[in-house]
Amino acid sequence: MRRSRIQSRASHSSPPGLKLADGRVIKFPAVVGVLNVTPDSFSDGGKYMDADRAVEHALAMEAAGADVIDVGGESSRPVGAVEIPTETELARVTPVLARLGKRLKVPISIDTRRAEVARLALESGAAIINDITALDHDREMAPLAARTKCAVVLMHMRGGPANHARFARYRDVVREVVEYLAARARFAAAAGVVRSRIIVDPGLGFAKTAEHNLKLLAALPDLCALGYPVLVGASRKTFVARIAAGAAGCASERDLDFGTAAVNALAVAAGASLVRVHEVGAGVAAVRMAAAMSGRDRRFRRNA
Ligand code: PMM
Repeated sequence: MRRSRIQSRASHSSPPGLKLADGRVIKFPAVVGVLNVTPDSFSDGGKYMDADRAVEHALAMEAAGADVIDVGGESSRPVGAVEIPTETELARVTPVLARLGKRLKVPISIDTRRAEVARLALESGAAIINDITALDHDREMAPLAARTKCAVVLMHMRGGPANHARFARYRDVVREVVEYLAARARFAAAAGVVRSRIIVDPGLGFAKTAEHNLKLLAALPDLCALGYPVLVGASRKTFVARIAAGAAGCASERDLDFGTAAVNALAVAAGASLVRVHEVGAGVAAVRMAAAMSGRDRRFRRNA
């Protein structure tokens, strides 16, 4: 039987997984559970400042099917994020990482743009650096990633975590984001980062309007064509709130998570390899359905 368009597109162009330096494999499509240890992150700020609560939440996300836990100590909300010193970021994430390292089976990624934070996280057992500046903020980041052979997420944004909303102007958002990520991946590989451990991310909501985000989501196959696994971080972002709430105008948590699940299912069908989510249960269900329908889950390939 011939494959449908949706099946052939996603199953041919996306890698099956990523092998970490310690031999563990993240099978794609994968769900990345968000653990923000911040007082002011957009959707979960203040919830997991207590290290015990943070660890409990990470374990619950793992039990719900998360393939990676992404720990972050610096907020990057579109408006009003506060720049914090490295010591504050470290004081937030290190107690959590110290406890998680021994208890989590799934890999940990550290969401930071600072090499000092990343280095200590990797020493505590993290395996992935998730850098929203694509290794551009801290010149020590690329050598650190190369030396440790960790995986890296290279995300597109403009401006800094506290002011990116002001930079949402493009001639051709898709071309500019794809070219930027291609250039950052070349930079990372030239610095010695293991090529097979590079992940790229269009950075939804970072210096992007709702329309920019929608254009980038529609162009995911172009991003996948770069040859790196693509991570999509739509979870509970403002454009999801705005669209999912409809005319009512005020999105409930359910609107946000259902809207996010819809984005994630379509993103996986279009070739995305990882989705970053706050509500892991919904993320896992969406990703499983999309993987089955798009032929990326071999068990459900119609012509297997
Ligand atoms: N979004 C946020 C933080 N870190 N990292 C990557 N790679 N991609 C994202 O889209 C991303 C990120 C902001 O969202 P949050 O404050 O809800 O964590």
